[in-house]
Amino acid sequence: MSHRQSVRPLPGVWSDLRPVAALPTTTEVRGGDSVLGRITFADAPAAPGLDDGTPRLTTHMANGLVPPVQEIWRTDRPVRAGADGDAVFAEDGEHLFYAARLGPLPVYRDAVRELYENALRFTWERGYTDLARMWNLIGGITSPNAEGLEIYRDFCIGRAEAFAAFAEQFPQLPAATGIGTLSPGVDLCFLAAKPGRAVHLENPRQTPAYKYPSVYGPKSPSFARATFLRDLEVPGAGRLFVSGTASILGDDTVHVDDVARQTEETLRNIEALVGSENLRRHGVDGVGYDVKDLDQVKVYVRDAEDLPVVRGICESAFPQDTDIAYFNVAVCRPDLLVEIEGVCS
Ligand code: 3EB
Repeated sequence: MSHRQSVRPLPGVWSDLRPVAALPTTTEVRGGDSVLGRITFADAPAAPGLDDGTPRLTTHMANGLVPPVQEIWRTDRPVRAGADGDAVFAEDGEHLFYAARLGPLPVYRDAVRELYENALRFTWERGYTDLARMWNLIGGITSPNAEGLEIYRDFCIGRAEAFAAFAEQFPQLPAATGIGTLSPGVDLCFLAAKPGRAVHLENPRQTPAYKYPSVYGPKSPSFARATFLRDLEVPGAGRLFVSGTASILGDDTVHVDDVARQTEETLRNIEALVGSENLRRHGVDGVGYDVKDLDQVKVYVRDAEDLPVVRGICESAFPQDTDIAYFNVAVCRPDLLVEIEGVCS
């Protein structure tokens, strides 16, 4: 398997997404790089921890059909890591990586609010004012909690309450993913940056998620469709973090029961999101991407039998050297069969 090197030359913060077996060692660090954090998509859940001095989030997303993969977030600056209660973090003075986990709970709302409030307080107090990218990995995402409320909706209440409590500090929501895992509990990790770096984007084809009507849950999901993180040194340059994107037009799921068409609609949504016109609309001039520029791609497929079809479409949509990982996990609406995310740079 070959991998694109195009992610590296632009400094800042970037990641590799590789099968665990393809990594020479779990501590691989190339000359001059520092590891800000690792995410292991493993065959069992585990508490986050400091591993060789750097944070590791472990989430249960590998099964017999998809092998474990590891994402390593790197920077070109020296990193300092530590613990914040049960959470772990690392910072390089410009970027922060933070990871935490909630074990299984009958109802998640209050614990999610507390987890998020602690994380946002920590982030703000260290001067990382610009949230760049968040991952919410939720076991049993479309299953009911102990009160009969869908766990994703339960989760969204706690998250929305935390963002409401920090509305002054973080008035705008960042790019995010909200996706299923294969074990109960919630894994959270995110990247944030020092002031003046992030521009949050919506998708002209989709209703902003925070404005979804209440038919999708008591509190709307708190995320933007993408976040552009301006480069520190090169004016006009940056990286675009693309949120988990699905076959949603306006606020409606489209192509119910048709995984091929859902995948194609998702790719059209990404195309509209990352193009120069949409970036310009959000004040980012002279930058524009294509679906083919998406890298560190994660493709989440609900039903195992759909993996070959989705894989086929993605293999023609993305260049051969794209870092791409497939996961067999539930998406946050029962009628969504596929979701895709990645990074353009
Ligand atoms: C959607 O567009 C699909 O709750 O953080 C995508 C990205 C989705 C992030 C989240 C949910 C989240 O509504 C689901």
